[in-house]
Amino acid sequence: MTEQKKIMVIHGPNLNMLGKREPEVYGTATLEDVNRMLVQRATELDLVVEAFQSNHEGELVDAIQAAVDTCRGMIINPAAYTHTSVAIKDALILLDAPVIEVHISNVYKREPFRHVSMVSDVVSGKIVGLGVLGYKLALDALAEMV
Ligand code: CA2
Repeated sequence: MTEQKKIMVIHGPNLNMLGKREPEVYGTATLEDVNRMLVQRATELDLVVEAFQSNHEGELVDAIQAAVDTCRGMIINPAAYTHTSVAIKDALILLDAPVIEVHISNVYKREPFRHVSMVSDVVSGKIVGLGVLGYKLALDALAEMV
């Protein structure tokens, strides 16, 4: 039996609040709903998904580093750290595998500070503004890429 390809999904700060606050911006699905949907879609695509969420920048860096030797692709929503984190950008550079940046909201329709991404120039692609559907589309894209 061939080993299944692992896709790491990294969720940044406050995304544990998905579905519990600000549904007008982020929708009603919870983070658990998103992860469940990704695990299910991964099965259909003959992939394995592992999801990780943290509110702490260093823990996110640790998770990305840990994925370097184990995952074949990554989906990341660095949330607020998108706009500030050189540490997350530097960790993503370590990955040889394709990385898709996902944002639930259309950051370009929001405040100017959200238009800046520290990571966009080191990822393979980016999906914004499609709600949590963006995660599924990112997984489908990775299935083609890995
Ligand atoms: O649109 C996105 O996915 C963001 O990455 C979400 C971040 C925000 O800082 C980025 O600019 C865009 C915020 C995540 C916070 O998630 C919450 C979800 C529900 C309730 C409160 C926060």
